[in-house]
Amino acid sequence: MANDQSMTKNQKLIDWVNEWAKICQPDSVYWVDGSEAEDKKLFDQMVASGMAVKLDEKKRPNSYYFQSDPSDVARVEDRTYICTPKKEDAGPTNNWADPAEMKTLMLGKYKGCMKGRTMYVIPYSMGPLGSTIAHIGIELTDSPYVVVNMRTMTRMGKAVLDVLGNGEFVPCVHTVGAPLAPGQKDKAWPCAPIEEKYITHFPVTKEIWSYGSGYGGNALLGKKCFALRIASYMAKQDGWLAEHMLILGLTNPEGKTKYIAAAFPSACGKTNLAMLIPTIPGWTVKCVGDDIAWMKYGKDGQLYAINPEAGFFGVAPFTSMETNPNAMLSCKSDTIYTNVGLTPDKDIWWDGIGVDCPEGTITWKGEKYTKGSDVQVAHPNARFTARANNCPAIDPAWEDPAGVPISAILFGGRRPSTVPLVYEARDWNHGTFMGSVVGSEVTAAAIGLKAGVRRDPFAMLPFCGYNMADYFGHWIKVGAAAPDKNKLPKIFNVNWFRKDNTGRWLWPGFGENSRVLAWVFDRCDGKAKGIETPIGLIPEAKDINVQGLKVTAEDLKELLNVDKNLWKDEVVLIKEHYARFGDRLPKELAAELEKLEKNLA
Ligand code: SAT
Ligand code: MN
Repeated sequence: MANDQSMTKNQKLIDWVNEWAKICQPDSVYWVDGSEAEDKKLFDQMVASGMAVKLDEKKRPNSYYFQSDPSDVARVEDRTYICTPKKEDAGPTNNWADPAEMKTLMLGKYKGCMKGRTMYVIPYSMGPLGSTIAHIGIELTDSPYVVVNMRTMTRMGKAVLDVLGNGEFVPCVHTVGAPLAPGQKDKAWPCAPIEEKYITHFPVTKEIWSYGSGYGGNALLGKKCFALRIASYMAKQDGWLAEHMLILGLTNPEGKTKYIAAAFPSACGKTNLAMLIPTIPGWTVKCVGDDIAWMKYGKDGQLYAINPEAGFFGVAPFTSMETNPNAMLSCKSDTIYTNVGLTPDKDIWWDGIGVDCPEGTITWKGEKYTKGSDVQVAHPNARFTARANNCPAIDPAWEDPAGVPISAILFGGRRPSTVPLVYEARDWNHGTFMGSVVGSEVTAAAIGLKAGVRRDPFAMLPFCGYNMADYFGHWIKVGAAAPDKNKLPKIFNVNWFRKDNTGRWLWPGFGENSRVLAWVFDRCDGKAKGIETPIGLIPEAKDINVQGLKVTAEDLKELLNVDKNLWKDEVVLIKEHYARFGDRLPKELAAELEKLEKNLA
């Protein structure tokens, strides 16, 4: 079996790779060097085998198209496990399994799982190479699609092994779970049936084992598995934060820049906010990251953040030159498209892209679209994998190994009522309380769930690698450990989704959200005033610039209104949410809830 290990002298790594090669029995082992030539070779191989389609070189330079298996289109939360020795340590929001039992079960599945395939060894760094905030992982995978995606999403290849030396790495094992018998023809998208997929985390030993899926966060193990689930556990141990947050740099008309991190549940426009184009004159936004932030105190006592990723794994549908030009320009070239439509002239199409679907477009399931037919052209979770460096709005400091200093942290969800456009926490613990109750309204009709608020604390519900109540406690601790309390980021909650009682949106959203960011900026700059309310500090109406908007003075009043009765109902819902965590809920949060109740009385 070919297995050229000359790229490293790290014996622990070599032994680990050999051990897994013995278990998975691939035809060969290939150490990924991360070069352009290697990347091209892998794409060529995938085009030749029918797994990939090369897109038109003029329209979409260096870009490729993939269709997944219809059973393998998104992260699978009910197949995702946190295996801590004690069930309580995974907490009420995670699927738990006993680590030893899970390893026995999965080892049985891994046996011979790579027969007929190549095992790729991917050294990758989450974070700029050599940054003191960055960490290294090694992913084993039998999917060349994963290799080319990891090249865009992380810093990957030989340079990582050079930085690693004999150091520690997070071992990540991935297989599509579809061994090939001699002579058996491969599928375009091999994977295992849904009930055989396992996305498993062992936080205590910092290991990731993934079986049976080739899609997104199930397979690109640096992203949600490492940078959030395992990293959140590492962060708790070592006193830092691994968060599901975008990072943006906001510059005011005087040329002063402040960095903001923001957490929102999915479908709240995180990528759009990260790349926003302000509509108010003189302000600019630059993007540091659209999904994940790792934050640590710097020597000056300020919290610094890096984006551990190197690319965007963005949702394609409804991304357009209208809604997010910077995302559209990021995926103009050097992009991997998965589960979008493929047009007859070898371009891509999705709903909301801004033009009609061309006749004869091939759908993500391989059907042909004709005008009037009701086929689904792009899957709602269709994605583009694009290089951060191709984003026209990428921040000049986005790869600074020291990170960027964070002045403000935002939380938010979709809340048609109750929650104002923006309000500010009085202090860190109050902000932690805000993060712990983040939620989005769901309508019974849309999802078939009980209508109400679905809580997604810190937007980390599917991504917290340990007991969520302990995670809240960790946030409290990080605030208490601040070297200088005056340098802690200010914390805000925003809500772009407020409606009036006729169901009309009160706020236009998108680029207009810059008007709210400007207030956040000015608060951090000691300029704007904050008005005390029972729930926190709100802006004076005059400090939200609505010039040129259809938002009337009445609308703005409603947008900033804190209705005590609605908030009393909210308290009941928060109590229900907190009850899940029993006596593991930090006493500081119980105290915050009590304070809120008193303020509303
Ligand atoms: O598939 S990913 O986990 O990378 C993206 C997402 O679901 O948020
Ligand atoms: Mn995300």
